[in-house]
Amino acid sequence: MCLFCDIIKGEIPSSKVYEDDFIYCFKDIDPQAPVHFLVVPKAHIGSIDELKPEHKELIGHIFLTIQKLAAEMGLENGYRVVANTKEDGGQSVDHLHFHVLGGRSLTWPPG
Ligand code: DGP
Repeated sequence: MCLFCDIIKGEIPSSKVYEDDFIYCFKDIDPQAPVHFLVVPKAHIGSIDELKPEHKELIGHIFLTIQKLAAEMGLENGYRVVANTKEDGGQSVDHLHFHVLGGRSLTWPPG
């Protein structure tokens, strides 16, 4: 069972931002910034560590879509993309996802 696979299938409700054949984007349930959504491949990939050469095009598509959505959301001043990866990276859902955060000035470093 995978929470994000169930969200992609529509079995768990979510606030959709964008969808195409390859990715599903939806608002994070616990937003850390005025804009905070997740970009998730529809294929179940556990984390960055499970990416394979065949995923190159998908990853490019994800980042070009992030660029497009950020522009549509008025994030011309900047934003942050985060992919927490495995235990030490703070990943809590084991389905690859990219957080997109914006709408305020973000600090660094993270905890
Ligand atoms: P991470 O900790 O990097 O694996 O991020 C997982 C994110 O997923 C976290 O910011 C909260 C979000 N999340 C967890 N469960 C749900 C849910 O049921 N719906 C939505 N929209 N987001 C969720």
